Amino acid sequence: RTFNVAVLGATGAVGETMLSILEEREFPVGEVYALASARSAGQRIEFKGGYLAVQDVAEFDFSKAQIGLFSAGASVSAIYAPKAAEAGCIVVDNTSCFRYEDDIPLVVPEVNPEAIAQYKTRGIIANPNCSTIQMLVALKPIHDAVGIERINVCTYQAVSGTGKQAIEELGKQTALLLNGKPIKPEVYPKQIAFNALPQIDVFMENGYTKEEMKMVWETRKIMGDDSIQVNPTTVRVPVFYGHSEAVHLETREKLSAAQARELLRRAPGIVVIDEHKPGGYPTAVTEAAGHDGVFVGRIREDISHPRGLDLWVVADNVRKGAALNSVQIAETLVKTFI
Ligand code: A2P
Ligand code: 11C
Repeated sequence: RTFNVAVLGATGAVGETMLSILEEREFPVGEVYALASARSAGQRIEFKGGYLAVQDVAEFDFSKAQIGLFSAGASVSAIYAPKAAEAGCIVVDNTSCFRYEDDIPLVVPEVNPEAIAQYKTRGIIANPNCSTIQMLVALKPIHDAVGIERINVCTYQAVSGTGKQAIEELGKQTALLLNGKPIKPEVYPKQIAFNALPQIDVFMENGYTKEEMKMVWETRKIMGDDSIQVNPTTVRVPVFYGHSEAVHLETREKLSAAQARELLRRAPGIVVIDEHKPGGYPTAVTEAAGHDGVFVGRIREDISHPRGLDLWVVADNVRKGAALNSVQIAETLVKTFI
């Protein structure tokens, strides 16, 4: 059985990767529709040795597709996801538009695949934020084994999380600065090349940014545990692909570093690289970018807390953080639920 798939945001950083992952993983596609704004209608995108012509989403008839993978921004999903669902196209939405609604499942397939069953209520399944996804793939086996009470996390996030214009901005600023020329920040409020910006998304009333609060809200919803305390600081760094995270945990029962390492080695989707020697850990550029795994290293017991554990967690934010996770949701949906 095959499924007609509509990819909305097909010309963007995530949408392009969704198409290549559908192809790579041999998702059982029938027709594939590449959708974007009127600006890029008619543009051609390579797919399975041929080309797809980009169509304006405003003119697309969603009853032609059974599955929609949406990644064109929250305001675009707000309009088109309900329309698509109404037309019988089940939407996997990679924006923040519906994530916090009680009757919309928010899914990381390695963590809470069973939640997909709830798609029937609204016809929409939400894909979490990239920084939450990779953290929870790593934390799920630990939470199942000993319970997690509190998470302190600092992130080091790549510019591809912002989209294509930000990827271009980092490249352009780097070249200009290396040539001794002045730069003018456009996408980010300050220079991103050779810098680190402690702001991702907008500021909230409590002084955290929205990216930070997404990690709090989404962790509780996906783990199905409102008692988990999460304290994030999210930072944008001059890396093109791959988010890194320093995660500090307080567990309910003691777990040794050796036990944690064993649990993580056996868990789905995780690659442990943890040797106490120079380079014996994963990094965004060397291990994660272009790969599917969530890489974990620097696993150690916190010397400042009796039930504390430290981890370094790295993944390709465009793949596992967005496009791959969405395709995995679609795979589970078609295998198990429809
Ligand atoms: P377009 O190329 O037509 O602007 P990125 O996050 O890499 O910047 O990509 C954003 C994606 O979302 C692009 O494919 C972009 O298409 C699409 N997009 C942005 N705004 C709209 C809109 N109003 N309607 C449809 N697609 C949109
Ligand atoms: C970033 N996490 O790295 C953001 C991108 O809620 O889907 C993803 C935003 C979202 O900038």
